[in-house]
This record gives sequence, C-alpha cells and structure tokens, in this order.
Amino acid sequence: MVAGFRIVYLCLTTTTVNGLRWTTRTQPPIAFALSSCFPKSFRSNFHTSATQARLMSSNDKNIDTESVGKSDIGAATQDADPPADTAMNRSWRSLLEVSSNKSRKTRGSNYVQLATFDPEANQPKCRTVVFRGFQKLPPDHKYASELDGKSCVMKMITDIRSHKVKQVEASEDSAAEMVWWFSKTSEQYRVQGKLLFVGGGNFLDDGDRELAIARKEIWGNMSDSAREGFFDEHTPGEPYSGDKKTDLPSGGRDTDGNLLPPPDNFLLMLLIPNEVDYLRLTDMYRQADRLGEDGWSFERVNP
Ligand SMILES: Cc1cc2nc3c(=O)[nH]c(=O)nc-3n(C[C@H](O)[C@H](O)[C@H](O)COP(=O)(O)O)c2cc1C
Ligand SMILES: *[C@@H]1O[C@H](CO)[C@@H](O)[C@H](O)[C@H]1NC(C)=O
Ligand SMILES: *[C@@H]1O[C@H](CO)[C@@H](O)[C@H](O)[C@H]1NC(C)=O
Ligand SMILES: CC(=O)N[C@H]1CO[C@H](CO)[C@@H](O)[C@@H]1O
Repeated sequence: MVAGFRIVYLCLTTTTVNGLRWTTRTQPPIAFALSSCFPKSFRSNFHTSATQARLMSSNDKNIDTESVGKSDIGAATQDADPPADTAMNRSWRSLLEVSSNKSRKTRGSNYVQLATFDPEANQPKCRTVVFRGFQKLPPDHKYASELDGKSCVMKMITDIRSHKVKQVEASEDSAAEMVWWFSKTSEQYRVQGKLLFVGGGNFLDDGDRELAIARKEIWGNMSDSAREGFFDEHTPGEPYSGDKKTDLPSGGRDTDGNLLPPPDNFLLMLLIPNEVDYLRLTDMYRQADRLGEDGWSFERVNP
C-alpha cells in the first residue's frame, strides 16, 4: 500500500455534515476536478460585473459546454437564487449550512482545500482534504465556538506524517485557510482559523476528554480501508518503496474483527475559524465575517 492508495481510502469514508450521514464514493481525482470546476450557474441571468466576467473567462477556457446538461443549468439557476431579503442578513455559519444542505447529494461537495504555511520553505502549501462535519463541544470547552446556535469547529482527519502537521507545528499561530467551493450554487467560502491536532499522545490537547472521544468516534466511523491505511508503515511523501504488503491489520480490525484503537498516526484535525470571506457569484454578493472580542460580526463588502 502506498501513499496514492491512502488518498483514495480517505475518500471512501462515511462522513457527517450537519448531523447527516453520507458516504463519499471514490472517483478519480481528475473526474472530480472536472465535475466540480464547472460553475454551471455562471450562465444565469444576473448582470455581469467586471469581476464576474473575469472569473467567467478564466473558467470558460476549461469548460466543455457540451458536457454541461441543460437540465443541470436550470436546476442550478433555481437553486442559486436565494431570496434577497434573507440572504443578506445571515452569518457565514448559517449561509454555509444552507449551501452544504443544497449540495449534499453532489459528489465531492465535501472536498475542501486546506492551505498552511511552511515557514522553512517560506511558502504556502495547499491540498485537498475531506470535510467531515462540525464538531460539537460543550459550551464551557476551551475550543467551543458557536454561532447561531451551531458549532463552528470544523472536523477533518490526517496522518501525523503528512507535511501539514509539521508546517502547523512550526508556525507560531497554527494559521490555516480552508477554501470551500460549491459548484452547484456558485459560492465560495474562505475560512481562516487555527488548526488543531488531536492524536495519541504527541499533541498538547491529546489528554482532553472531549477531543479524545471525538477522535475515537471518527475513527470508528471510517471505512475499513481508510482505517487500514493508517497502519501502513510506508511514509507518505518518501521515495516510492514498492507495493510490498506489510502485515496490515485488515480493515484496522483484529483477527476477531473487532476495531483496533487508532494508531498514533491517526489525527483528528480541527479548524477553529476566526474569519470567513463569503462570495456568491450568482448575484455577486460578498460578505466578510470576523470573530472579535464580542463574538462574530459580519458586513457586506464589494465583490
Ligand atoms: C479528494 C481527496 C481527498 C483527500 N482527503 C484527505 C484527508 O481527508 N486528509 C488528508 O490528510 N489528506 C487527504 N488527501 C490527501 C491530501 O491532498 C495530501 O496529498 C496529503 O494530505 C499530504 O499532504 P501534506 O503532506 O501537504 O500534508 C486527499 C486528497 C484528495 C485528492
Ligand atoms: C439581521 O438579523 C439580526 C438577528 O440575526 C436582527 O437583529 C437584525 O435586525 C437583522 N437586520 C436586518 C436589516 O434585517
Ligand atoms: C440542513 O439539513 C439538516 C439535516 O437535514 C437540518 O437539520 C437543517 O435544519 C438544515 N438546515 C437548513 C438551513 O436548511
Ligand atoms: C456520522 C456517524 O456515523 N456517526 C456515528 C459514529 O459512530 C458512533 C458510535 O461510535 C455513532 O453514535 C454515530 O452516530
């Protein structure tokens, strides 16, 4: 098993968004890229601003218009037409719930891009990860963060051996930014915040009861193949060392089929947001949300 397979496995797991269970099916990254990069609702009837025109042209180069079904365009246009009065006065968290509900059936709609900064290389680094729902925490928990009665703590998983972990650990403020593009509704969320890892003893918060439970739960909810990958001793990113099977515990289970505890490699990764930039292309609406001392505030800004 090599790093490439691990990626596929990560995509196969059952995840939760807003409390709903859903399973992401494997598909080649290329197919994913194609299907999700076509902003179908760009062709809606809204006025075209300079920014929109720029965005459209940069995308249209790659669009095979024949492959975008007419029915899709219609559906997307309808869906992407929020009642103006309600859409203008909502926090990013409430907007995101609507977006994510609308796209729940779209394959790959829970793939997000996560950027960290590598202080050693003095370079930003970005990669795709699976967003696995919001983590509920008790109100008095030190990382509890709520908005409109909903948790803002964003849940993902990763391997301790991946570079993002070193990058975040080496950076002073654990800063990261996640980008989430909803192709169906032509919305972009850029979520800035702090990344937090929870593992089996290597991190500051590993002893936290709530977080340890959350890590265990997500481990248990993963697919067998995803779990298995975390027992693989081939270090991700190292020169290819062949496909020789180590004796991985099949499905991350013991010989009786019982779930093994998560290995130290397996990390719960939480993003705790402090700033969100929301952009909706259908009507060129942009909003900046910020977490201040008095909680979240938001303001409409020019697109
Ligand atoms: C569709 C897709 C989903 C992925 N999901 C995850 C994930 O949930 N967690 C993760 O650590 N890597 C995931 N990966 C792999 C990352 O993109 C990346 O290759 C890996 O984490 C190593 O990155 P790093 O060394 O910069 O940390 C996924 C890749 C793809 C293409
Ligand atoms: C926006 O919503 C808040 C409550 O979330 C409310 O207090 C405020 O009056 C609303 N503003 C407008 C202009 O609708
Ligand atoms: C989104 O979906 C969840 C789960 O079905 C539901 O509980 C929630 O009310 C929905 N939110 C909105 C804003 O539609
Ligand atoms: C989303 C999901 O599948 N959640 C389940 C994870 O596993 C626990 C039990 O370990 C269930 O209670 C959750 O419903």
